[in-house]
Amino acid sequence: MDKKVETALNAYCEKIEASLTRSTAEKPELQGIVLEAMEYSLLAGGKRLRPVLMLEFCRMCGGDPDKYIDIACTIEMIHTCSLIHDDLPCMDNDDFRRGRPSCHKAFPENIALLAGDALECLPFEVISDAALEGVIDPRTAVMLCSVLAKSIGTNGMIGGQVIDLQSEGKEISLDTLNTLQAYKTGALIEAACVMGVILSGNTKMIPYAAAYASALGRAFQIIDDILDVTGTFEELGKPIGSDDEQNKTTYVSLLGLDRSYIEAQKLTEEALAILDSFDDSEFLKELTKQLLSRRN
Ligand code: GRG
Repeated sequence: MDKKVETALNAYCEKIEASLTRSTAEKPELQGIVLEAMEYSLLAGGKRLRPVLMLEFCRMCGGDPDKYIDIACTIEMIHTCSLIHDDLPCMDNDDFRRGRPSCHKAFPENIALLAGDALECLPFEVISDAALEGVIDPRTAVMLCSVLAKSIGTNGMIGGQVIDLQSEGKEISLDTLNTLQAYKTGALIEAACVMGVILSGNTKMIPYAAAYASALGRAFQIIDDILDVTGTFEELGKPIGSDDEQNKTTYVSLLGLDRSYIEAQKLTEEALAILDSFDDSEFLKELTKQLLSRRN
């Protein structure tokens, strides 16, 4: 990775880690275990792609990202909630995540479920408190909450997960897979980008951020499917081959490895072209290219 881009990415990630660490630092004696479980999953690593996207869209649209680190972390909380819930025995039943035992393997299953639930509520507390404290104005807070809530709900991640569960063991069409992906993975990535624009106040750029996110989100999912076949446990921090084991239709099962990669390249080119509409988009262009060759 280009040195300048790596330095900028590390600077973002350090601030994100510090904010996430603060978010669960206080552990009341009686219910402390749920905060330990939240902290366990939040601080288990991860690329922090979604908060970086939020901060970068804010910056590219003229906002000051440093003012909004806590708000950017709300998207990582929702993402981590979805990973905890996705790993539960009643969902994908995965024992490992981010290189360590899944939350429900490290903590009792009921506590893991509640840790996910708590990580789903906390973002709305953080955003509304930011308005009460004058960090953002109330209208901005309402817009952020609206975008975030929609990305989680039945036309977002939850909807995608339902389609996924109902498709297990069935061959689904490329159209259905695209819809599933747009809800399950795409919606949160889109929320990250759009929330960044909202924070900047430059709302006329929302359609461009959404179009970028749509192309990037699909490319990201295709690479995810490719890595589930070509990656290793060490790279991914979880067992490979889980899609095949659970009889899931993926881009690789429908298109094969080569065509999947070509499709991801095409979508990445689309995403890069949309970034031409933004000022000072070199960092995000480089990051977008890096995501195509990622190994985790
Ligand atoms: C209530 C929020 C909520 C969700 C319930 C379980 C569920 C519904 C949805 C599952 C959503 C899910 C796990 C989608 C997969 C998205 C995906 C490609 C995850 C991997 O993201 P990376 O690579 O992971 O950014 P890291 O670990 O780097 O953060």
